[in-house]
Amino acid sequence: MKRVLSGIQPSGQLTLGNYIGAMQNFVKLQHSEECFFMVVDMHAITVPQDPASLREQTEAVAALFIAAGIDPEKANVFVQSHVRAHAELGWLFTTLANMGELERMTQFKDKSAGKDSVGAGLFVYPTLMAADILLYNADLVPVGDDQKQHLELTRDLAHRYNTRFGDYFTIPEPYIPKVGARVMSLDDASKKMSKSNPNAGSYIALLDPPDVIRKKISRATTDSGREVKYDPASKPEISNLIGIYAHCAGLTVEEVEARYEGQGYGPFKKDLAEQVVSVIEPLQARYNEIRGSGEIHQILKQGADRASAIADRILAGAKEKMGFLPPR
Ligand code: AQP
Repeated sequence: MKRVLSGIQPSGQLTLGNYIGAMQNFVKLQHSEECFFMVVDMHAITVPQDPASLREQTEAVAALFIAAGIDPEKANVFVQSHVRAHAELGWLFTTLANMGELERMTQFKDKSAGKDSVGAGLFVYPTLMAADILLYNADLVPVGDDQKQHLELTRDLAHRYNTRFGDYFTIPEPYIPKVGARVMSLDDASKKMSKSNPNAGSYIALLDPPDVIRKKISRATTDSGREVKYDPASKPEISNLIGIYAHCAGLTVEEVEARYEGQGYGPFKKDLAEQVVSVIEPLQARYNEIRGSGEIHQILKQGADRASAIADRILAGAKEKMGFLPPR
């Protein structure tokens, strides 16, 4: 059995991109592997968050994990800040990282572009992510394509630690979906769908009411022409929509193309909206039940207790190897 770890930031409403790129794999992996799924609130504060919204979004993301099908008896679901070892190991890895390698991270470049003042937390985000993963000696990390570079850095940092202080950390592998690894924005297929995009029309939120989803899809940008053809290089907008359709309907992109041959964008977009709604509606019903029951707090406590037991032990061993004097 492999150990699996991943997280999602409570930095806004979770999107269909988070669901397809990450959460669906969380649900799949829980049946065969030992899983740890976190709401990474300490990552979310690398850009300013309103305290009340952060609290609400943290609970909402945890409830969405369960609504999407994560069984808290099979997988450990917890909030990152409830396990203190993350912050501590994060600092240790910050001291192992170089400025140059952090400056090369595309997420840092994207999120800091055009800003007069950029938070230091955004810069060291990848060292905290490395700590999140290595703290459990995770073997596999299910993420969307956008996180591949951070995971590569995690592997480098683990290797660096092991070389300097002796073998200790497992070198983790990414686990990226073959279809849907990068769901793009509805208003611009050159950008990934992102929950912190200020234009709400650019993403489908998992908690958007069905009519809002229909409206957003009908307004989604399409390429010139009218042929429903999957060709990301010359028809990026429609190819993104075909990818979403294929994922929601459980079809291949070729099957989607064949279904809409000669029909144009109109009927395709109308059906796409219904496909997305059919995935999201049952998820929303479960979400409302979970929020109503208040059970999420007990689930998160149990998850944090189990996670802390492992994390504290691994952190103590890592500190000892680095030469920290153990408390007596
Ligand atoms: N558009 C996407 N397509 C496929 N996978 C995606 N993921 C995010 N967007 C897409 C995957 O979702 C997981 C959680 O991501 P995160 O919340 O930790 O941060 P992120 O990758 O930066 O996602 P967002 O939605 O863009 O958040 P903000 O806007 O706050 O930065 C990851 O596995 C990610 O790959």
